[in-house]
Amino acid sequence: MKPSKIAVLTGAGVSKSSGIPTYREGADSLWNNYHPQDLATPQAFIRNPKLVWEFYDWRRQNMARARPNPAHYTLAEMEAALPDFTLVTQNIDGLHREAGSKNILHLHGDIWLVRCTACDFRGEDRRVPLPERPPRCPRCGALLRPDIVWFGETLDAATLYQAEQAFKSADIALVVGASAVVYPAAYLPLYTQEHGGQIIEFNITRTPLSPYAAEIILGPSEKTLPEWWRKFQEE
Ligand code: BJW
Ligand code: ZN
Repeated sequence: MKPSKIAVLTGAGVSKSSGIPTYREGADSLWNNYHPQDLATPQAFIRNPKLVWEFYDWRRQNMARARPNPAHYTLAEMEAALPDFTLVTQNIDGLHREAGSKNILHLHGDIWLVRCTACDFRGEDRRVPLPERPPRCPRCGALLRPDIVWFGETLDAATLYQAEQAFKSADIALVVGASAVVYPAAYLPLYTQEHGGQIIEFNITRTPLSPYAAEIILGPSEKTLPEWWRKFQEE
């Protein structure tokens, strides 16, 4: 196996066959059925925290039932096998962790974490369904919010910095099941290309990143990624 630095960016497509709807693609996708400005912005939460929590409680119930698929397991295998490997995900579902990935940069947060809107409480909450909506801070009683990144909010600076460094130094950037329309995540693979590396895209369709990709592997990533990894190991 040739030595390579690999950085991976995953998006909702990687979890689709696990039963989690994507955001933008297909009739059952989230933002085709709900308005993100009503549910996934800080303004929406201030306006109607109960509505926002009902939306997230419903999604937590769906995500709690989901199990990783072969693409998640392949990424965990790659991490164990490769000396220089970074997994960056936009997904909040926790399926990479469940598949065995150890070091995961969660760009958009984690649906299983909550944080207080008033004090510095932050913790895991796996209760499904939630006994009260909106849930309250166990320390101070103020509203809890999901520890995720809504539109208009900044990503955690340290997480983003680590992701940028990984993509800048990678020989290969794998982009798996991401529509590449949400920033700053969509820029990351371009850093690899700017620094002389190659982008390989795994998606069922082309994206705005496709013109920059050295290779586009069309098809469901739960099939194409394990196949690609098998070939990569044989080379
Ligand atoms: C398969 C498959 C299979 C299906 N196999 N593939 C620069 C330019 C323009 C706008 C901006 C910019 N910089 C910032 C912005 C604003 C904004 C933004 O990007 N807007 C664009 C949409 C226009 N960004 C932000 O607000 C970010 N914050 C920020 O930049 O702060 C600084 C700032 C503040 C204020 C102003 C300006 C700057 C934060 C973004 C947070 C995104 N949050 C969400 C919600 C998380 C919580 C929740 O889940 O409710 O994150 S939105 C949603 O989109 C979610 C996802 O992580 C993210 C990306 O979606 P993803 O994963 O790509 O999913 P889909 O559905 O879009 O695509 C699925 C793909 O899979 C498709 O391509 C399918 O074909 C494919 N697929 N089945 C392989 N089996
Ligand atoms: Zn609190």
